[in-house]
Amino acid sequence: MKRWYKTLLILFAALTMGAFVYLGWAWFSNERSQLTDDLNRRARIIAKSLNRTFVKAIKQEASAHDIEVLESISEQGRTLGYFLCGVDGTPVLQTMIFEGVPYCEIIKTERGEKISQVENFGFERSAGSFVHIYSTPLLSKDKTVLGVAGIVHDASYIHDQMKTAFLWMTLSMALVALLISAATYFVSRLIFQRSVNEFISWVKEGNSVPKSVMSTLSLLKPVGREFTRLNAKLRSAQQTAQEVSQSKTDEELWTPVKLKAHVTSQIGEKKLIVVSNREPYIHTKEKGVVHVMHPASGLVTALDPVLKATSGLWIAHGSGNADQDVVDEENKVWVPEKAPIYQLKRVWLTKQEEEGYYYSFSNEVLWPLCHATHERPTFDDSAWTTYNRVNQKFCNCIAEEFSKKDSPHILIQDYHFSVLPKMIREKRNDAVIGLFWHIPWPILETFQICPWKREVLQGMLGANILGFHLSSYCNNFLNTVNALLPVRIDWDRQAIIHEGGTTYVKPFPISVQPWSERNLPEEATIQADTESWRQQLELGKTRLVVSVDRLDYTKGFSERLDAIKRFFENNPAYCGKITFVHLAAPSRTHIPRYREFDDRIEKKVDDINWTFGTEGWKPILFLKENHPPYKVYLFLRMAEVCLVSSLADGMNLVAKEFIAARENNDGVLILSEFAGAILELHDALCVNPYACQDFAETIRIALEMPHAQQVERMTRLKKQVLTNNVYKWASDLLTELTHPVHASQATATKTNLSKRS
Ligand code: ADQ
Repeated sequence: MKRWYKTLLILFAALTMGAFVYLGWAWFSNERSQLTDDLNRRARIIAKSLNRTFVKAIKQEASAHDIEVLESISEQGRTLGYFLCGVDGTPVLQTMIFEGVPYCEIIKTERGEKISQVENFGFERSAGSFVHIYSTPLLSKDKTVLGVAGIVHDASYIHDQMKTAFLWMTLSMALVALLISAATYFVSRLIFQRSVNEFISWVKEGNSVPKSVMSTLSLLKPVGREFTRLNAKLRSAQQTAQEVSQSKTDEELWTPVKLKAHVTSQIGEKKLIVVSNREPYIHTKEKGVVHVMHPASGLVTALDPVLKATSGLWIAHGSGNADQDVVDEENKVWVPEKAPIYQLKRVWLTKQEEEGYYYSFSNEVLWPLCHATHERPTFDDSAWTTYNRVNQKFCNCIAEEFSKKDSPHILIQDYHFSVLPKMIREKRNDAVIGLFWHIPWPILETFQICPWKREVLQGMLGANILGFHLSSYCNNFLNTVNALLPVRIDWDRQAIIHEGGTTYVKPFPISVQPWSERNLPEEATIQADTESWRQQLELGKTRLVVSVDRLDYTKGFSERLDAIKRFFENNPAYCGKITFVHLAAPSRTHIPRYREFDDRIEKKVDDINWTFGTEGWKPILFLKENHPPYKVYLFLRMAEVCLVSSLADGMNLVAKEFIAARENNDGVLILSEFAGAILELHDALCVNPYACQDFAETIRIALEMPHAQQVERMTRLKKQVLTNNVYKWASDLLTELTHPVHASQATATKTNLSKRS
């Protein structure tokens, strides 16, 4: 039953009861005042009819007959008798049966010290009975007050009638209340029973309890929540067991199934919390219809199976325009929608917070600082303040999830959260925290210009484990910390011993997911789509060189275009025969530096196309868009050469995606010596993107490499990438995070804490 229905029902019951009480009371009062009016009227008539006799009597002029007349009114129906008082309140005469009853005193005390000179009515309890007393002044002919005459009636019948009426009213009210309560109870019970039945049917079907059902059952909410959680865990365990039993893959190859099994064995019952800026599922609304988007990113690809295996919790910035519509009161939503296994908790940011934390401090300070591409960081105090505030917001959101029993395991992603580990540590000293830094770590001389360098480092040292892609980034970090903070470095174990504990700094080179797992169509469809794209883009028979990157100055767009220009200058015979396809994703366009960069690159492309292009051929196809993964795959397959020209790059996934897409084991990868991937991909042609002439020459060498040599190199590259795929990365990282050394630190901290308390 909807909550407003319940409220309405209770309100209706209360109103009906209220109405009954009001009506009963109104009737009761009306009845009483009618009976009183009757008595008043009767007393007034008697007093008027005897007025002359009363005057005589008060003047002591009454005859025996007059006294007899006066006496005759007593015992007439309910009239008990009369009394006469002087102006000073002294009794003058009264009905004989009233002997000893001080009526003059009664009316005096009840209605003022002096005898009232106006007409009066009232009830009294006198001589054991309930009486009605009417008193009226007696006037002489010249209107002077001679005294007061009073008529006394027996009023006990009013009292008795009122008592009986009150009894009946109370009884009927109780009956009505009983009926209304019984009706409310039965209706509620009926509706509650229906909801419970619905709930049980959901339980029987083994699904999570939907929001609509939960909202009708506020009493069962905790049960429903617990059931949904247990069910997700069960489903995750079932799925893992099933997948493991069905998997027949190479023992050495890391797959989502192997990762799941591994993670389950490592993490056991512990709750894993992953924190990132970008969310793995984004809800968007178009024309009133809500869609779920699964953003294509290495990080999401790697961590989604981990969360599925552990039925953990992912906390991220809720950025979709329908994100708020689908979450529960704790800002959580179960994902994936069709078979919910883990929860995504969303953190809401204001525009101003997004501006300061994401665009300004993360991408205008830490990004240029860590990439060292000669782009000056923009230091801004207020951005630093907002960055801290947003990190604290995430921290509070994480803290809501802490259980008293277990040490939480938290895996934080990237440079958006450099100060978060320390904040979490301050709230929960026994937490096991990992922070993976997806971008390079620069040398000390570069990093130390940051005005908040020590705060950033101290923030990061709140983690037990810090992960970078390469050993060189780890060493840069250790050197930076060694120079700027009072710590001791254990170089053999790559550990920093500081006042808060020990932080291990280790390399975990990230990689990609095999394309075969990304719902690709049949080979025939792929061939047809390839042909269709060639026609659509009027590529004719030209050979393709592909580049895929976000439009970011670190990716070496400008240097790559210079090299392409030089290539055509040096090798005019290739004009008309080669097309350079750039799949360029617009990125951070809110930042002026990025907007200016976009303009510069587009102008440069135009310039080359103008200089070398012909009627039916464009040297560069600049396809500025966030293309769907399948389209990226098609172009990586269609091309003979892939160009990666980063000026600085933590790893670069595109290089690995190109290798993974080479179905025929051919093609050539030209890879910048400044991309982290170069350390693993020895068979790529290595270039310095700043060395224009060499770069142009390398393009020529790649295009002219004999097929056999291409296959030889690509086979080795493919083995490297497929063996060390994204699942291996996640597994290594989680193995480290769940290593007993961190857990024992946490236990020690917990013991110390409990001893202290
Ligand atoms: P990025 O700087 O984003 O990542 P990269 O590693 O190349 O760089 O990953 C980009 C991803 O976006 C790839 O999966 C690629 O296919 C996709 N992509 C790029 N352009 C696209 C387009 N136009 N359309 C569609 N998809 C596109 C950061 C670090 C890297 C590090 C990764 C992972 O800067 O060094 O490798 O994180 O840790």
